[in-house]
Amino acid sequence: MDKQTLPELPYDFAALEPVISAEIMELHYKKHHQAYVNNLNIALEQLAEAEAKNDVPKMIALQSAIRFNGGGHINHSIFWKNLAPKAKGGGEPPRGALLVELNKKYGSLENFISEMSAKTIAIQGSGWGWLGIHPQKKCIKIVTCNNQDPLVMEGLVPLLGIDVWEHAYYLQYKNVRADYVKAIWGIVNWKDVENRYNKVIGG
Ligand code: MN3
Repeated sequence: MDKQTLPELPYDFAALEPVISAEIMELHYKKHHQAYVNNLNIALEQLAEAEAKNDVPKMIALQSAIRFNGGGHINHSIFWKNLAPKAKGGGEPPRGALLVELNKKYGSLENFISEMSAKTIAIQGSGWGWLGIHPQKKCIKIVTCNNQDPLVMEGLVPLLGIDVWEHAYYLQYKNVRADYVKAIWGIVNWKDVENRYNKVIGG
């Protein structure tokens, strides 16, 4: 079985400044994301062993480690691509079919941003705010997930995620999660979000 690996970061650690500091980016990517990858690989190896021995209780016991670390790996892999330096189009509003859909559902892009921000800021403890899409009904939805639960647990395909674990902002924004969430819209890579949306709509 191939090991899971840390995906390449599509920009430098300092590229998202001033919205996200280089120090946060380096720790977040090299320490936090790497730890999810490492621990996922350990859990998957143990799962393969348990499967080889037909040890069902062990397989079940491993599920929470797989969900947490696998979710962490999936979520961060999307998160890095959901962001872009301002010079590379970060924060440039969406166009086309996704914008039409956001306008239809939320009235305007601004309304969508304020609704997703409010729900994301309100998460108790660690988690993620997401814009997702139902793969069959094709409807978009704002959802929040606790810890590292991936959006697939809600039956949705992730389009845009905002990480509100303290490790994502505390070194720069301290306890003021709302300022971080407000600022992050300035570096959202809407092109990436649109590509994800178009893939579901077209498929
Ligand atoms: Mn994180």
